[in-house]
Amino acid sequence: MYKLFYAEDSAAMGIRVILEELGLPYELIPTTIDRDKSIPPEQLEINPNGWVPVLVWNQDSNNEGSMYECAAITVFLCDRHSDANLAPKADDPARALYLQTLVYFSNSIQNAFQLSYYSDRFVDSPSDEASAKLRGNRRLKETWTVIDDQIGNNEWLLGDNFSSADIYLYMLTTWLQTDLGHPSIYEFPNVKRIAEKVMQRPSVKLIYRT
Ligand SMILES: N[C@@H](CCC(=O)N[C@@H](CS)C(=O)NCC(=O)O)C(=O)O
Repeated sequence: MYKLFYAEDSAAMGIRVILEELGLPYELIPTTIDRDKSIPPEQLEINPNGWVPVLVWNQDSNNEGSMYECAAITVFLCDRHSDANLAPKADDPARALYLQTLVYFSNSIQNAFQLSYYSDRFVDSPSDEASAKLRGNRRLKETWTVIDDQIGNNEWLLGDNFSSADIYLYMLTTWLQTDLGHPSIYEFPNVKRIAEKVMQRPSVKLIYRT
């Protein structure tokens, strides 16, 4: 049984889709991404940053394991339950691209979203916030373009086979908001094509209510 600290609209949604796709039993522990509300102390004990997702599982009858960081949790779960084929195995030629893309999502695209959504964390003075936001929005365009070009004519992110990287991609697209100055998904037609296919999966329909 897995436990997932969970908030709507957060990166925990992608991990929940993966748990559904893997057919695993899990329990959601409600939390928040609103800094004006209080975060469960058990979550902060595992992740002092206060972010989700945070995953907990039974290591053995006496011990629980726990971790945070969305890309790391994605790799961990898909390797642990490898029969579901949601990730290329260690000797698969697609493994390098899988790891590269997940880390790029996490440290470049998510970072650009953070600049836009949490610009106050990146500046010393409130007067610089607007500039950080603008840079974040331009960075979103730059980083999504890299991924769109990487996909090219591929059926899925990694080529012929669907993987958890496609789920991660879908989750990231749900955070694009043109009214905040973000680029439109229409500027990334290959990303859009894959996101639309991912959206058809029952797990995604269930969790994102699409
Ligand atoms: N690098 C972390 C970032 C996670 C993250 O930024 N989570 C957001 C929700 S998508 C969050 O918890 N935000 C609340 C906050 O930063 O205060 C990861 O990939 O897991």
